[in-house]
Amino acid sequence: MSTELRNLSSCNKDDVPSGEKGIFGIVVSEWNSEITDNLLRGAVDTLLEHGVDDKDIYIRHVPGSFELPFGASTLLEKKRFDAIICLGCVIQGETRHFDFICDAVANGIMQVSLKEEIPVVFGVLTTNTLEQARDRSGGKHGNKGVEAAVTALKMAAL
Ligand code: DLZ
Repeated sequence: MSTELRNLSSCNKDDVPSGEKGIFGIVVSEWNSEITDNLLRGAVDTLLEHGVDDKDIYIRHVPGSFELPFGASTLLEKKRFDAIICLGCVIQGETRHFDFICDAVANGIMQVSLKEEIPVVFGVLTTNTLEQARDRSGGKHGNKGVEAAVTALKMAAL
């Protein structure tokens, strides 16, 4: 993931496999949509840049990050995908809600991935502040949507 020392959004394009003929799903959370809209744009632009046809990108919205694993599961019932990208943004509040959502989403995504034997990418920002989320959704620390799409392309090529 992007940190102040590592920003995958600026990776070498030649190191990313082509997505030509690949079929990709994107599940995106509506919660914190100011951020997730930018993640979605970054992911879609990156897939297109690497040869994925726009008709081979299937986008599904879910209410919040907690619903991302279920959204990925239902998408997988419809079609054979090369990879699914889950995009969300969970911002720390005053209660422990943050921890429960982050744990559930991370575990849920991993479970779907292993059960369905398909790469399901964790493109969820988990930040302390809105500012940190802005920095990682097209700001000074890149765009986690771009990183997630690069990961999906790499995993699809395995
Ligand atoms: C309820 C909730 C809260 C407090 N915060 C976030 C958040 O920061 N990011 C996010 O994606 N979703 C949040 N949600 C909504 C939950 O993900 C979920 O949609 C609801 O708990 C309903 O299951």
